[in-house]
Formats: sequence, structure tokens, C-alpha cells
Amino acid sequence: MVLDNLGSSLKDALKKLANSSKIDKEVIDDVVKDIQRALIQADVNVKLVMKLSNQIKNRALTEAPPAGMNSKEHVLRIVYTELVNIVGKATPIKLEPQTIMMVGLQGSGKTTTTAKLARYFARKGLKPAVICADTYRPGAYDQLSQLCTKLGVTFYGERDNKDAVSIVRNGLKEIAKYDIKIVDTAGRHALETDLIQEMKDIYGLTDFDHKFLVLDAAIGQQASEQAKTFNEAIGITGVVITKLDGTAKGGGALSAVSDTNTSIAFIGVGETPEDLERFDPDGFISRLLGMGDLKALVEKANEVLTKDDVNLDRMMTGKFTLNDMYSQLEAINKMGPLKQIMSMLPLGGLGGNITDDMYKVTQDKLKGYKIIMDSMTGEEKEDPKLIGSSRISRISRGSGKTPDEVRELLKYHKMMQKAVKGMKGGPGKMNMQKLMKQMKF
Ligand SMILES: Nc1nc2c(ncn2[C@@H]2O[C@H](COP(=O)(O)OP(=O)(O)OP(=O)(O)O)[C@@H](O)[C@H]2O)c(=O)[nH]1
Ligand SMILES: [Mg+2]
Repeated sequence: MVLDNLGSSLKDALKKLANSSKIDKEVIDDVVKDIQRALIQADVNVKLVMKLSNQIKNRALTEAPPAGMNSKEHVLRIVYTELVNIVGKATPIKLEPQTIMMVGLQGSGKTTTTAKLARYFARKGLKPAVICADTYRPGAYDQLSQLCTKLGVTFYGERDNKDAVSIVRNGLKEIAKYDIKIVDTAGRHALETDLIQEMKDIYGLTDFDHKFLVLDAAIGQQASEQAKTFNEAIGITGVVITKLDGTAKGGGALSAVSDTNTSIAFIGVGETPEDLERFDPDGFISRLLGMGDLKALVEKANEVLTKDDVNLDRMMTGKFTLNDMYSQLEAINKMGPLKQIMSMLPLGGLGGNITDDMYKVTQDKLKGYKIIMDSMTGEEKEDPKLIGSSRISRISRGSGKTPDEVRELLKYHKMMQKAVKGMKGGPGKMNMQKLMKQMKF
């Protein structure tokens, strides 16, 4: 997952909190010191870190835990909300027809993100088309047109026209009937006068709903300066932070944007078109702290799966049979890298800190589970509670697996069922207490 180092340092700090026998000033100072170190290593601005530390200390020592929450849970909640605060708010994105312009410095990830966004909206049932307005970099036309071909997204460009404004004017007419229109513009080394003018001219062509500034996470705290400069020059409606998968400085970029008048719309977490996530401060911090991000998981599931794969509505009612789990396992295979999915589940949900090695085993295990389930009756899959020891022996014989493996599957089902029940209560803050219990607080 992104910001691995920051995540594991923060988790370590919270473990200290969990393992302490009582919560006093000394423990809080110690935990805050660890959090400070972790954030500074992730390039978060020192002033911001100091502000957050004081805030955590003050609140932890003065606020009384709300009813039903013990003091550890209370402190964890404070840490969580303060961390959410420093990454700021997310740019609201409507799932309706809209026109988007991508801007940013050279190599920040505009073209890649254009394709990712087209895919994102297509998955939501909106028809996207993109326009290549980069007449500056040779190869820009081919890069975007190839990405679009792969994704089956409509592309408009004029290879030999050097006038970006006229390309966009023509393109907008050509793709008028599409729901989502995305314009990819040229990047330069710096925000030069002619580039600003070109962006303004393009922007003047139609009623754009969004101007997204694309920033490479590796620039760290400089994100704040760039967001301010672009905002003053042309006005932006949101920021996309790319390449969060490839830098330890992502904490700097994320927190720096919240220090400006703008907010983060999406984050890029890899090179392929599906590596784009809607930015969600709650979910992002939950995941970083190892509390899972069930909202992102549900969103991802909805995106990739058809209605027949997993009946989320039914799952939300709390009923979760082995059949549901069976189709989930098939769905998980469809959803791609298991690691990415697991990182969204609450810590403990699938066995705590899962290492890379364990993912492979788990994937193999899932295959085994399928084989075991093929030896069950329909009734058993509907109601796994029916499965007592004699049925376990029968299933074990039928599937060629050991009774322990059958039991493990049943245990896994119970665990998944619990996670699904957690989802029912709604992700994010609402579920803090349940998630904290899973962290053994
Ligand atoms: N790992 C990773 N790589 C990314 C991500 N987003 C973009 N890249 C890579 O960054 C490089 C530059 O991306 P582009 O999309 O071409 O950037 P650009 O802003 O369009 O560049 P110009 O058009 O030259 O200004 C490419 O090699 C992309 O594959 C991301 O989220 N993660
Ligand atoms: Mg480009």
C-alpha cells in the first residue's frame, strides 16, 4: 500500500498505546514523539507536526472519554481525527456529466491520470471521451491515443495541428454527446507566461466543471507552493496527487495541499489505469493506521464487479452465506491484486499484519477453499452453522482436504461475516469502536 513506512511507524506508535497499562502524560508524550518522528520522515511540514502534537496532547489530557469509550480508545480517536485534519478535505466529485481539464508541470502524470479518470467514470456508467491538447511534447498524441485504445475510450486529437486551443474547440464539438469530457494539456518545466495563457484560452472555450492540478507526490511539501501558484494563475478546483506508490514523501504532498485554498480529488497509486483512488481523508487515515478502509473496498468492489458477482445490498442486510463468500472469492480473483484489497481490510480482519509472503499462501488457500466448498451441499453453503463434525469429515473426504482445512474455511467465513457486519454499520468514523476492538484496544 502507499506510504508503507509512515503506516507501519504510526501503527507501532499506536501499539505502544494499546500495550500500556494506563494512559498518563508519560505514555502520551511517548506516543506523540513517535508520531512526530513518523510524520517528519514522511516529509510532513514540521510546523504542522508540532501543531498536531500539541493538539493531541491537549485533547488527550483534558477531554474526558465519551460514554462507552475507554481512555485508550479515546486517545486513538483523537490521534485519528487529528491526522484526518492534517490531510484536509476531499474535493467533491459528482457522478454526472462534466468537463474536466488537466493541468500541471511536465511529467507530473497528467496524461496517465486522464486515462485513469476516463476509466473511473466509465466504471460508474458515464461515457467518457478525451482530447489531447498537448501540442508541445512529441509523442503526446500517441501516448494518450494508445492508452485510450487499450481502455476502449474515445479519443480526439489532431496530430499535425500545433494550436491547442483550436484542437480543443474542434474536439469539444466532436465529442459533444459524451458524458465526461477530459482535456489533457501540455506540461512545461515551470509555469511560464505562454503556458498560463494557453490554459486560460482553453478554459475560456467552454463551461469546465473542473480544473485538476496534477502533482507528483515526490515533490513533497513543495506541493503547497505549486498548488498556490497554479490556483492564483488560473484557478484550480482540485488536486490529483500521483505516484504516491513510489515515494516516502507522500505525507508532505498530502498535508501541504490542505494548507492551501484547494483540496485533493484523487490520488494515483500506480502506473496502470486502475491505480486511481478517490481521495477520502477518513478512509486514507484508517488504512494508514491499519484500521482498514471498508468504504474504499466497497467502492472498488462496486467498480469491478457486476451485480451477479457479489450482492452487496444483500450483504448489507447482514446475511452472508458461504455462497456469498464463494462468489466473493471468485470476485476477489477478478478484482486483481489481493494485496491491494487486503490492505483495505481492518487489521486483524484477515490475520493482522500480512507480509508479502503470506499473500501468496493466502491466494493458494483461497483456491483450496473453493475446492472444499464444491463438496458441500447447497443447504450447507446457505447455512454453515449446520456443519458439525460428521459433516466436516464428509466434506473433508469429498474434497480431499483435511478436516482442519475445512474448519479453517468455516472460521474464515465467520471472520468475513464479521467484517461484512462491520461494513453494515457504515465505514469511517462511525465504525471506530468496532475497528478499534479488532485492533485489540
Ligand atoms: N508509479 C506511478 N507512476 C505514475 C503515476 N502516474 C503517472 N506515472 C508515471 O509518470 C510518468 C509521467 O506520466 P505522464 O502521465 O506522461 O505525465 P504528464 O504530466 O502527462 O507529462 P507531460 O505530458 O510530459 O507533461 C509516466 O511514466 C507514468 O507512467 C502513479 O500514480 N504511479
Ligand atoms: Mg502528458
